[in-house]
Parts: sequence; structure tokens; C-alpha cells
Amino acid sequence: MAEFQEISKLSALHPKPAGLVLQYGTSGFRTNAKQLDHIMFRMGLLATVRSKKTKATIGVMVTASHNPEEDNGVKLVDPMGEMVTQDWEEHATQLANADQEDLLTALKNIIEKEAINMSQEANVFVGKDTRSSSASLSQAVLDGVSALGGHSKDYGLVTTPQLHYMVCCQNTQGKYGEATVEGYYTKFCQAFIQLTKNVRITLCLFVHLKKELQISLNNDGSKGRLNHQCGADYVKVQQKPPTGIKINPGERCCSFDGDADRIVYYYTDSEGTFHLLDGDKMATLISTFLKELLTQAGLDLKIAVVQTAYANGSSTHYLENTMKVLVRCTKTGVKHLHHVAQEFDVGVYFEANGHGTVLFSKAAEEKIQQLAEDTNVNDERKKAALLLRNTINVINQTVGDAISDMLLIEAILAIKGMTIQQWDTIYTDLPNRQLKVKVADRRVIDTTDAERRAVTPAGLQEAIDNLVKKYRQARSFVRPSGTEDVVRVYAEADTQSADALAHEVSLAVYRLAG
Ligand code: 16G
Ligand code: ZN
Repeated sequence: MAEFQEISKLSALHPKPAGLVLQYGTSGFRTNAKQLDHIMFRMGLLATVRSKKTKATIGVMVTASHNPEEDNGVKLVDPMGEMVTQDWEEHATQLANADQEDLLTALKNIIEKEAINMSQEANVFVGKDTRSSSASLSQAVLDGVSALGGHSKDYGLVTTPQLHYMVCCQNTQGKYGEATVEGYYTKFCQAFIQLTKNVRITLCLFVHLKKELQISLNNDGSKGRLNHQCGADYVKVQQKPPTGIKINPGERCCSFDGDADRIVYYYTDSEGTFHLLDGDKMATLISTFLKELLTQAGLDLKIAVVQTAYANGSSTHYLENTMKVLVRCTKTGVKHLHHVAQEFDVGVYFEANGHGTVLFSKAAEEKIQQLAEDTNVNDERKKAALLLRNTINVINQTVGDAISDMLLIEAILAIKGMTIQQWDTIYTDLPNRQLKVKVADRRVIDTTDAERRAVTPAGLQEAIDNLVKKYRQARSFVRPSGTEDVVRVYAEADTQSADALAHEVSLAVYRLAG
């Protein structure tokens, strides 16, 4: 077929370095940008085939998120804006690792296995981050799409969640919004204005709300290196503000990561102490707000918060015992949280590292909409329904989105008349520590119970249990990292003795898995 000849010709321009093996992991392909040109071309091919299979538009995002500037990466976005399925992750790995001369065979295998109708039209949306390598790498994706005769639309510089949003809009015929960057900003900004406007009417006697949100931007990519001494990951891991930024006591700050799908909040108090408000704090604020509104609206909808084992024990305790909200724990990785959140009418999910959003079931959205339009309900119920409706509109339900999360948090704080300090004191984090342990083969560690217990190697869980017993309010778990060649150790306790516990557990990992 003509398209296959074109692939042979074009793929020679994007050759695979001999011996390089990469795996499509939780964050797609990610490594030094110099090794990625052939991967990008091949992901252009795969996205085209995926588009033919699903008869829908597929997204390809070129970014390495919070990694250093010299890295890059690529991720595929499925029709509803969700992550690509497990089978296709495997196809991606196969295609990426095929030797140059075997590329066509590898591609044909996928086409055959998936029974793809090659005459079906294909559409691919492509986006990229601000890394210097992103321009040529996204061009390689576009080359891959055109090699198979697919149509592509290059959105250029966008955030990861913007691309997810665009793909979802396109495949739902605009029901979710308009598939343009302008459409994205219009949708979320208008929802924010609506959400805070309704409040102003009723609360203006008590609190002073600014007319619009005043934001000062730093490290926006116009100069300096992406993620260098700044960004959500830097702030979370280093527990300090980005370098070179002056923060006045009590001032509300937030940091995004390199592709704006993660956000953390922080402030320094009058003593100069730094305070971080992570994904757990956001999940708590948002779920409390939503639960109160659902109660006021008299809507019987099931709300749950989905966390991972990294969620601070205090947040889980507060949610379950004070807020009486159902909490579910799942494996690390956004797709796992997203999946569990879909089981509820309202599923709030956040990883402690700041990636999260809220999902509303179709039935929940309809009930809220009906109530908001109902002329026979009392004022209180109606007001709550309107707030809920506007809240839904300010949330990007396709994926965790730093911009949309920020607007939601800002709206909630404004509506509740709350300062960042007041939000911070809803509960106090238990002291905790994370460590990395390098072992010969991290896969010897297998876990269960949402990564909270180690099944292998023999004796490791027992050792952890015995160490944990020596501390109060303590908890510890270990898991092989999905993104680095290390074993991660997490420990928390009632005091900073969590450091000692993490250290002791690390030694046990060395001893039993090293
Ligand atoms: C990936 C995941 C992130 C997770 C992290 C854990 C996505 C989009 N990203 O970056 O959610 O927190 O991996 O890394 O799923 P680790 O396995 O190295 O601890
Ligand atoms: Zn990211």
C-alpha cells in the first residue's frame, strides 16, 4: 500500500538509535530529548492507527512535565480526554522498540491485531510544552501522522490538560466546550466569574471580594529553564518557595509543574516558616465544599475522595471521621485514581503531589441541572444547586488541570471567606519522610492493598510492621518507582521521628531486597 511506502521513506529520517529500549510507562515515554526523535515519529503513526480504530480524534502531547529541561517525553490522549488503554500502552512499547528494519512489521502487527480499517479517516491533535527540544519533536509526531495519511492539527504551545480538553471537545461535538485554546479560557474563566458572582450577591455585606482574580506570574517560560529551581515538584520536594521569588507573610502562592497538570499551594507565616498545601489539602477543601453544597441542595448523591498511599494520614482521618466522607485508596498513577473516582456520583481525586480533579457522573450532573432550573424549590436549595452547577463548569473533568484547580480553589476560598492560613489549619499534617533506595532489581518488590503492603520479598512486610510498632501514629510502606530505577520508602509518625522510621525501613529494604 502507498502509505506503507511513505512510512519506509519517512522513518529513515527519524532513525532509531541502535540498542535503545524504552517503555511506555505511567507518564508515557520520557527520557533525554536527544533519544526521542524516532519515538515521536512512531507515536505519530500509532496515534493515527488509534484514531482509525476509535473513529475519533486522538491527542499527542510532547512534554516531560516536571523533568529537567533537557528531557522530553510523549503521551497519547484517548477520545474522551483520558489516558490511552493498557493494550495500547503495550503497542506503543512494541512500536517504539522495533529495530529500524522491523518497523513496518511491528506496525502491521498492531493493525492486524486490532483489525484496523485502514481506509478509515484519522485525526490527531498535537501539543507541546516550552522545552527547546519540543518544536522539532512535535514536528516528528506530525511527520508520523502524515506518513500514514492522517489529518493533524498542531496546537503548538499548550498545557497537557488543554490538549486533553481539546480532544474531548472535538469528540463530543462541542458539548464540553469549543476545541480551541480561546474556547478553553472562555469556558473556565466564565465559570469562575459565574461561581464567584453568585456569592457576591449574598455575601457582599460580610466579606470584601475583589472584582477579579489578581495574579502575578513568575517563571512563565518566557525566560530561564523550565522547572529549574521552580515548579510544583521543586516546591513539594524541597519544601521551599521557588528560587528568587519574594513572598510576603500570608501571601497565597501556587506553583504549577512543567505541563500544568499539577499544582501546589504555599505561604510563609510571620515567622518566615514555609507551609505547603498539597493535593491532600486541596482534596479536603474541595470535598468539604461539595459535600456542604450537596447537603444544602438536598441532593442524595454519593461523594468520595480517592487518594493513594502517599496521602497524609491526617487528611484521611479528617475526611473519614470529621467530614464523614468515604475515602478510597488506590495505586499511584493518575489513571488508577481517575478510574476509581468514576465509580461515584461525585469523585474527588488527588495525589499528594498535586495532580487531581473532580469527576461528576452523568446522573449527578443531570440532577444538579434539574434542580438549578426547578422553579418550585426554596431559595437555599436553589442557591446550592446553582453553585454546584457553576462548580462543575470550572472543573476540567478530563484530567487534573493546574489552571482549573487554581480557579476552583480560589473560588472556594472566596466563597467561604477563608484565608490560606485558615485552610491550612483544617487539619495538621503528620510529619513524614520519603526516601529512595537503590537496589539491584527493584521488581523483586511486589505490593498489594493499593501498594500499602509488600508481598515479596519474604520477610519485608513483617520487618516493616515491627519497625512501625516502635512509633506512635506511624505508618510506612515501600514500592518500586514507576519512573525511576529506585524503591521508594514512605514513613509518617506523630513527630519528625518519621525520619528515623523511614531510615530504618530503608535499611530493611537493603537487607531483604538489595
Ligand atoms: C507519574 C504519574 C504520577 C505519579 C508518579 C509516581 C501520571 C500522569 N503521572 O508521574 O501520577 O505520582 O508517576 O512516580 O500518571 P513514581 O512511580 O516514580 O513514584
Ligand atoms: Zn505534569
